[in-house]
Amino acid sequence: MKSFKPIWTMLIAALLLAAACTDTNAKKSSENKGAINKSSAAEKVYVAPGEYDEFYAFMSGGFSGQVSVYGLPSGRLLKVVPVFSVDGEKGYGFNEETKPLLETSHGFIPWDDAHHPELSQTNGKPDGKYLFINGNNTPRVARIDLSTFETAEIIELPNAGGNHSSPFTTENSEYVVAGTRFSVPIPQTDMSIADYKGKFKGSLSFISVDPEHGHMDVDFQVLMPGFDYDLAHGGKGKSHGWMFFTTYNTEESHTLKEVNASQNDKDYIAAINWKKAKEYIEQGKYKEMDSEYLINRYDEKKHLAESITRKKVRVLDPTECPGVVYFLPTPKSPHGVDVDPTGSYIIGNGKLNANLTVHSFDKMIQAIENKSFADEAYGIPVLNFEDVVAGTVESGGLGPLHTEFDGEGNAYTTFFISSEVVKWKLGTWEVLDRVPTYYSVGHLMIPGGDSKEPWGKYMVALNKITKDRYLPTGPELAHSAQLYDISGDKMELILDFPTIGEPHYAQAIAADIVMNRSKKIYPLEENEHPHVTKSEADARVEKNGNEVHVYMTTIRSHFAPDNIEGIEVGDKVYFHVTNLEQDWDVPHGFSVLGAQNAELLIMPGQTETLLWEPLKPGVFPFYCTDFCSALHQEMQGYLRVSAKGNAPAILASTGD
Ligand code: RUQ
Ligand code: CUA
Repeated sequence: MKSFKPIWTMLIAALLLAAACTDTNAKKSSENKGAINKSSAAEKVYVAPGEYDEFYAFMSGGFSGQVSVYGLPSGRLLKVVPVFSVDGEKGYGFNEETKPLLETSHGFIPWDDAHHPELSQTNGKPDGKYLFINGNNTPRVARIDLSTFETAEIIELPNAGGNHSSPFTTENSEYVVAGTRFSVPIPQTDMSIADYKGKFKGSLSFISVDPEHGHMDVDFQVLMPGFDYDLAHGGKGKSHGWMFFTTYNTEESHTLKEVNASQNDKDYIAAINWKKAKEYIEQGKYKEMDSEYLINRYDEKKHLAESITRKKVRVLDPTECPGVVYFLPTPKSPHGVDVDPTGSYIIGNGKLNANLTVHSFDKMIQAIENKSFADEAYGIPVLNFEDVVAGTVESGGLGPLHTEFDGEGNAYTTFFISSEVVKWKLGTWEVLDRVPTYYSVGHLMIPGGDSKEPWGKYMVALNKITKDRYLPTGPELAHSAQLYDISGDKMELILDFPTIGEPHYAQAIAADIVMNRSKKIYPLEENEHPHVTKSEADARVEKNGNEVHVYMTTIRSHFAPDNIEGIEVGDKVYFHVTNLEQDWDVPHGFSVLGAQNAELLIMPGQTETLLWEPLKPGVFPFYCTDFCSALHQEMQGYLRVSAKGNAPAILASTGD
């Protein structure tokens, strides 16, 4: 298994050189820029002022830790939803209400690396309720509520290192999964890195999603050999009940992985029968492992997040649970694993291979029934490659990464090294079309393109390198998305637009599904925040020792109170600001001179809290940061801070 074959040593070299290659591509592209038919492309992406886009597209922010929401086909940026990273624009992670969302067993973590947005599904179709996204660095999964476009929950993953193969869903979002990219000692312990092989382990988490409230919890984990688990996709239709994960580093090397993890001709796709796993759980055939993790949930009525600490997790050992895990040999260091809309084909995008390997679900089941195994790996049966392979796509491209589907029997695969998307036919495996991307495409996205019923009208290529596509902005260029019309036989590039952070993956959904569920305000009468102020008459300041609670309201165009005295240096001042507005799109902001904090941006009917510890005596202005009305500039007030022990009586006033 350990012989170097020239073809893929060359491929590794090509991978490493990919960025350099794009330099040549870049020059080619400047000549290509005129190649598109500008007026027909413009017409296809033109959404007239005042009109709505056809699709919402959700793009991961990668190292920005956020999700950005775009309209398609216009490429208009609609919103950036803060998820794993603090965001001063919205006070996210700065106000007291959202801070708990970023708590972990390692403490408060204000950043993560977000890769894969995944829409919740009902019957294998995106239902517009939730968007899940993974945090790769400190393993977490977030759930965004699409009625508010706010992060509603973040769950930490125990026994994991690098949550990359995540958070892919099952047909009815029974589960979203989370596989560990970096194997680690499980349970965590202080040991020599050189003892990796056989000692480090991977874990595949099955996170249950409560059908009514969306609440997530780790239902169980499958303990796996110490490979790297890269990506995943759920079975659908006939393969519903299975989840597929790619692996690389089946060599179990712990250093210089670029070479050492590229030795084996084939790595595996791990096929997990999660329905069977669930049966084992119900029969009690699990071990309870000590492992601490946090679940942070935002309560929409209380307008605040709370953390729950879990100390145990249920773990299945596949060697004691036959029928749960099988390995499908797949060339070579496969990255994406994608399941076609019928659930019949499992596509392994072997990044060090020129061709794509397609496995047949039916053949896999047959081979399992025949107990036709080639081998085993740590007690897990390995199927024969020839028994499960359905076909090979002779792509002509280099470095396949990801595949999506149009629902018309066609598949579209990205090739990182050769910077292109190749369209091919499921079943005959013939290549139908290919288009260049600018440059080094990673994921691609077709609205609903990993579901049972894709909207096969557009395809978006998410490119890693931008080079000459936009006006230069110094050494750092925005990453780039490219929109293609795929409604005809030939793919046609119609738009380029910059993205925020690194959009690893994206998902899109027909706009009306989400629009019709969208919230306009939070009803004030339903506000159960412990520090809500429901009318101006209740506005006040309370002081207990050095803790000051300011119960404040906002309405166009003033704060109540707007003159505050009686605070002294050393106090901890909590401004609990309730926005009394009940009109769509009328948030108010709140900020104070010298606050070591971001602003608040309070939605209609919501309460948010800013903590300030004044360091100096003086009179400090506060004001509204969101231009809310003709008299927005008048929406301001003063706060007097006295030296310690020198404060006058509390004053909370809007008049003499
Ligand atoms: S990745 S370019 Cu999904 Cu993080 Cu493939
Ligand atoms: Cu309220 Cu500006």
